[in-house]
Amino acid sequence: MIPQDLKTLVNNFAVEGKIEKVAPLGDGFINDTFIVRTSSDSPDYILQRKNNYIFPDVPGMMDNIDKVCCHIRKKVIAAGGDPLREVMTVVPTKDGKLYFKDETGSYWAVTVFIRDTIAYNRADTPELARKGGIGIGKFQALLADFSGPLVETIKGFHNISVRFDQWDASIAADTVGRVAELSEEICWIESRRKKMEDYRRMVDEGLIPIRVTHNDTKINNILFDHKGDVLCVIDLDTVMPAPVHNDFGDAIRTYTNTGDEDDKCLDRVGISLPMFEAYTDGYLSQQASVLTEIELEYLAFSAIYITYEQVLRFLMDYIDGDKYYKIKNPLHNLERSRAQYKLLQSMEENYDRMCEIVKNTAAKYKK
Ligand code: GN1
Ligand code: MG
Repeated sequence: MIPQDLKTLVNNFAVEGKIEKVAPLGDGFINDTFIVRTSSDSPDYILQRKNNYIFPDVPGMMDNIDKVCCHIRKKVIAAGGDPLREVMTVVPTKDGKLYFKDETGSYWAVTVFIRDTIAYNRADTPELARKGGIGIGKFQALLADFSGPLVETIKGFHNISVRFDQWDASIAADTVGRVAELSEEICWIESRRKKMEDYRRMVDEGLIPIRVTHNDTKINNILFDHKGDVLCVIDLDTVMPAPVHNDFGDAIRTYTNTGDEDDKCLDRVGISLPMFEAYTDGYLSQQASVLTEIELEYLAFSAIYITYEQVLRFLMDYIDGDKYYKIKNPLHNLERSRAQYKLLQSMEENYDRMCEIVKNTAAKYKK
C-alpha cells in the first residue's frame, strides 16, 4: 500500500493534528507496523495492520486490548503516573470502533506512540533483566483483579496439547515435502513430548491456576525509559487468561539468551545464569507472595516449556511452508528452530541451578 493510501486510512481514526508522514516501523514477525508522524504539537501514532490469518477475531482482540488498557490506566492515574506513557492508548475510528476494516478485508488499529523510550532485543546487563522482571511482575499484579471476560485471541496459544495436534497434522500433511529431511529435528520434539504433556495436564486439572497474562513477554515487547525502568508493556494482542508460567518462560527465553533468537552461530547461544537470577529476582520481588507453591515450583520449568514450544512452532512453520512467521530467507524458520533448540539444551543442562535460584529468591521475598 502506498503512503498516500495509508494517510487516507489513518484519517478514518480520531487522531489529532495533521498527518505528515506514515513510515514502516520495526520488523515484527506477525503484524505490519507503521509510525504516523503528525504536526509538532500533536502526538504521533502507531498504525498496525493486524494479521487476521493469525488473529481470526480482530474485533474481539481489540476489545480485549482496550479493556485491559482501561483497567491499567485507572491504576496508573490513581498512583499519580502518566497514563499516556505508562499504558497503551487505543485510538478509535471516527465512528467509535476500535479497528478499521478496509475494502480488501484487512484490519487496522491505531495507538498513541510513546516517545523517548528504548526497546531491546536482548538484555545487556543483569540490572536491565531485573527491571524487566519487575515490569512483568507489576503488569501481572495490575491485572490480578481484572474481572471482565477476555476472548482467547489465539486458541490454545501456549497449550502444548493443542500445539501437538497442529504438529501431528503438519507432519502428516507434509505440504511442501520437508519432513523427510528433518528426522533429527523431529526427534528433538518427540523425545520431550511426555514431559510437556505432564505439565499441561496440571493446568487442565486446575492444579496450576489461570490468571490474566501477556503471553508474549519477549524483551522487545516492553518499552524501557532512559533510567532503564519498564515504562510500558506493549503488544497486547495475546493478553488472555493463562498460567503465569507463559510470561516468565517467554521472558527468560529472550532476556537470558547470550545469542540471537535466530543465531546461525550456535556457539553464541545459551542461557546466562546471572541474567536468569536477575530477572527472577525482579519478578519475584513483585510476585513471590502471590504465587502458589506449585506455580513457584514450575517457574524454572516454564522457561524450558516455552523454549521447547518455540522450537516446535518455528519447525512446524518450516514444515508448513512458512505461513505463520515472516521470514528473511528460505531457511529462516529452520535456523530459528535450531538456535532455540540450542538454548533449550542449555536450559536443560542448567535446570537444577535454575530451580535453586527460584527457590532461594522466593524465600528472600516471601512474607
Ligand atoms: C511472535 O508478535 P511478536 O513478534 O512479539 C509470536 C510469539 C513468538 C515470537 C517469537 C502472536 O511475537 O508467540 O514467541 O514471535 N507472536 C504470536 O519471537 O504468535
Ligand atoms: Mg512484538
